[in-house]
Amino acid sequence: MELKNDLILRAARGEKTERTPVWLMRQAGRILPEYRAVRSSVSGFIELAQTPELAAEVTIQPVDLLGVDAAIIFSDILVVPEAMGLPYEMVEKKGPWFPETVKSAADLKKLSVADVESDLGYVLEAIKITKKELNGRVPLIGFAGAPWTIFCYMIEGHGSKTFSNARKILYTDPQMAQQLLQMITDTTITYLKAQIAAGADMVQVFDSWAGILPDDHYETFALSYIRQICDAITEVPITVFAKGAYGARKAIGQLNCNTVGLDWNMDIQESRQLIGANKTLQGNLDPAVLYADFATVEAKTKTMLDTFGPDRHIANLGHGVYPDIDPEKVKCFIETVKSYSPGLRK
Ligand code: 1CP
Repeated sequence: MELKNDLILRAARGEKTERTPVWLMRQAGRILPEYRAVRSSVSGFIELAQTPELAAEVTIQPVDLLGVDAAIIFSDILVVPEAMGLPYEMVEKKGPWFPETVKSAADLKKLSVADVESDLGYVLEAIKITKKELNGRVPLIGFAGAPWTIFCYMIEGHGSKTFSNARKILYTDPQMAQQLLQMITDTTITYLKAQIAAGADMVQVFDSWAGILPDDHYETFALSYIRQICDAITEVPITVFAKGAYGARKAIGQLNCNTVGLDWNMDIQESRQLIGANKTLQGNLDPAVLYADFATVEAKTKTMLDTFGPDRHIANLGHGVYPDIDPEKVKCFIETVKSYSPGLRK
């Protein structure tokens, strides 16, 4: 299937584009009333994610309703621990909760590298249906959590401000940590390759909890595993988004990836210097800007575009869109990128 809009793929590969491509992290679900309508027809997030026709429907909603230049498959990073043997629940308004967590090396025996085709077949099926229904309108992004971020949830069992139990293990049983991180990495590589075989046109690795590690731990317990993933994924462009990994930007610039995501606190010019000219940068409007009035959204988006410049940039927020953002503000952000960025090329 030939893509009618391949802006994001060309930008990721460093080719010239007529305008800057744009999408939003967490664009599927959360903000759209049309999403909430589909969501209320099932028991909850997990049933929605495991019903490929519905997952495909909510994946495509932002393409139809917001006009983004890419779809991202509706799923969650936590399907990986589940496939490895650690099931989770989604508690309404609270988030993920794992009844069992990994507490010691003995618990690793209960886990295994996932059999992706059988344990995550529903995601692959959703990708196939989405690709068919997108019919080449825009590329489809596949994704997974980075091993360190997945490790955080497998140890902690739920969201946390500090993930201190996960960080404790790095000092008390680093060997166990490395073992588990390697199992997650092996699963993630097979999983991303299966997503690509099912039709994903590019993939993104989310290291949402990168920012809580000191630099030496980030290299040992996070980046070394992301490096394995980047080296293994050769089929399509890959994006690494490591939120808060300020001290690791230079090293991230040396990964075998096409695109590096910036959070909204990362200075654009400083990041470009650290990461180098050979990567595409993605981001990084402060997600809270979308609470401002339309004129401010427009002005802040233009400033961001001016600072990144026309080449090697994929416009996005600096993290996921907040659930209570007015979709009209999201449209204003997208429309500003579309109307203003061609002018940067003249
Ligand atoms: O929103 C989308 O675009 C759809 C796909 C998607 C993605 C890319 C979901 C659906 N989750 C994610 C990624 C994800 N999940 C990340 C990485 C990106 C980020 O940092 O935002 C993380 C850390 C999670 C874990 C997770 N899942 C949380 C955070 C928990 C915490 O406090 O640490 C929560 C609340 C979820 C639930 C979830 N995931 C997705 C949806 C639509 C929901 C809400 C569940 C519901 O509808 O009840």
